[in-house]
Amino acid sequence: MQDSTLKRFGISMEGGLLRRFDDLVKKKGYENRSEAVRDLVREAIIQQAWEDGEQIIAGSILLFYDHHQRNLLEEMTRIQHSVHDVILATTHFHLNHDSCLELIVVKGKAKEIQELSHKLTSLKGVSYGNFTVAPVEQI
Ligand code: NI
Repeated sequence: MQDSTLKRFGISMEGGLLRRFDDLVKKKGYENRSEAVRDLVREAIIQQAWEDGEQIIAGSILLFYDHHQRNLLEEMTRIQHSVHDVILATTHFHLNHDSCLELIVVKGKAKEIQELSHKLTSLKGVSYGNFTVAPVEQI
């Protein structure tokens, strides 16, 4: 998969869509359309690998929550221990009297991480959850 020679191909799209795409290219600061398309394709491939679930990925789960929420801390700890082999590190920040921010760094099969992320972010008391991911193998 490491053929890095550049190949050209043509893309057809509706004028309106192309105008919006050009706006996006400008806003995101891409040098040209090709660069933007390459990024979109990489993103789509990562997304697909993610959905297939078998690829080894690394990433972080960010959780923002109220630690006063009944049973939340116990539940978060229980869930994390159940998949301890995919958790590389956890860092906890006490943001103010009520709110906590927790950063969990993970590595494992995409489907395991996806399941973990979903379980944690859907807990009652978690007001914000964000997940970032990168494939461990180069795309
Ligand atoms: Ni805290």
